[in-house]
Amino acid sequence: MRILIKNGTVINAGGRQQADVLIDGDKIVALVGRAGEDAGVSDKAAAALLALGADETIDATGKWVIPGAIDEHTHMELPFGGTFAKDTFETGSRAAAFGGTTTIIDFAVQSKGKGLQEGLDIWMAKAEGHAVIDYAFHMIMSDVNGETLKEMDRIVDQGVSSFKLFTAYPGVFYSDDGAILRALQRSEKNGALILMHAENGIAIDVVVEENVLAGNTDPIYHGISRYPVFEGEATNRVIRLAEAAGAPIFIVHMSARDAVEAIQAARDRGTKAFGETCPQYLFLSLDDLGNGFEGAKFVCSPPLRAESGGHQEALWTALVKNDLQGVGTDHCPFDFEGQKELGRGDFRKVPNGLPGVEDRVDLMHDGGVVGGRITPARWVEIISANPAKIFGLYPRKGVVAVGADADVVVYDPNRKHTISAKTHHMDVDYSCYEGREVQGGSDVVISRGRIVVKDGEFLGKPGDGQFLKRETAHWVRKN
Ligand code: DUC
Ligand code: ZN
Ligand code: ZN
Repeated sequence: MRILIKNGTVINAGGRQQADVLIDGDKIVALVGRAGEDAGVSDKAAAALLALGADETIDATGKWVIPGAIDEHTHMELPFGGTFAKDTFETGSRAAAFGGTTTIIDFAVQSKGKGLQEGLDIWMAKAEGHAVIDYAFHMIMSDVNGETLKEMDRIVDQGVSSFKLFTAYPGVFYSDDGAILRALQRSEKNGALILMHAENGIAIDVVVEENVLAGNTDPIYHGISRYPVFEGEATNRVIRLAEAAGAPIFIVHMSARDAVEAIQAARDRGTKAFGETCPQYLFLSLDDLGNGFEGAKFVCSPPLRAESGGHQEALWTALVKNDLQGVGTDHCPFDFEGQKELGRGDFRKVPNGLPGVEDRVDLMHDGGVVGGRITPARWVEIISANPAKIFGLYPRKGVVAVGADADVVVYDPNRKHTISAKTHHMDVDYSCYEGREVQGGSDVVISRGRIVVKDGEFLGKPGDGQFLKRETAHWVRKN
């Protein structure tokens, strides 16, 4: 199948160019500059390819042609608090595609007492034959010991080159400082990247207990108990451990100004510390956790932060200045009815997580580009190029260029739509952004040369998504 995308503006992290894009099979085979622009390939060779014709021509006049977005942080079917995140790899990846995302990196989970390989095999089986777009895995390490440290190397060899550890959730995912240091030391040898959920879970539990004893059991106390300073402290601590190990580190889902300050200070002193935030921390706040039990819809960890704390502005500034490199969703959806409701009368029992995989690209376009904070090129860098580089997928993914996978989105930067659970494709009964109008939308979404979404219609097929073996974290070691 040959697809020609004509008359569009190609936007990559490096800038924009007026060029037509030719796809043959699963690869981009030519970029042909218009209006005298050099598209970076021999126009003669490209013209020869164009002369062969295309099976389908897409007119992208007035539209942007961008690399398919990469959501570096999702949790399909994650077991949590006695239930499972509702989206499967099929429903979640389909929703991702509607939102312009053509690759997800999900978290396989090592259960306590079990091996890493066993956890990875379970997640492979969940995804294989079901995902409609390409997928890769990080590995959650719940037990760091002699055996699992050795196993890390074998997991890296299979293309799973990042491991998430937690300073939160004592008794479940929690690792102490020694375990974190050991994993960082091992990563320095095997080329993996350690990802950290950095909140001081031991301190949080003290405040949680105080609130429960005082009868403060509404969802808002989930947010109130998890102080920003607990995130700042844990972020600084794990970065210092990375410095001791001489290893790079990546802090996931950063929400607090305190944590941003820690990563900025580390980068200023030359540490290879990287990080992401999530749309919920840029667009929502602690106020959303109010309103009685309705607030359960917004329970996630780290929590949404108070408007007054300057957290959102600190996160945006860090994105602009590249102290943060990415925005993942931490997509982990639970229905309000029957799942979030498990925590009625006790916020500790509300499953943690929000839906978002479908909305990230548009929210970041609307709040970032339309909002005047970032350029279109920086938007592409945040939603696609940087995750590809940091997580070992570049230049196969993350760029519209000859030789790259044909993951391409024709994006309308002017089309407005209103986000709603009535129209979204995620398998969850509410939206955190219900009624919010956003500017920008994906008209055509192409995943490895197959049109999976066109003008609101799903044309993909479960099982077409492939597992992506990722390289080790060489990019973060050099940058
Ligand atoms: N935070 C969440 O909100 N959900 C899943 C895991 C996590 O760390
Ligand atoms: Zn986490
Ligand atoms: Zn997560």
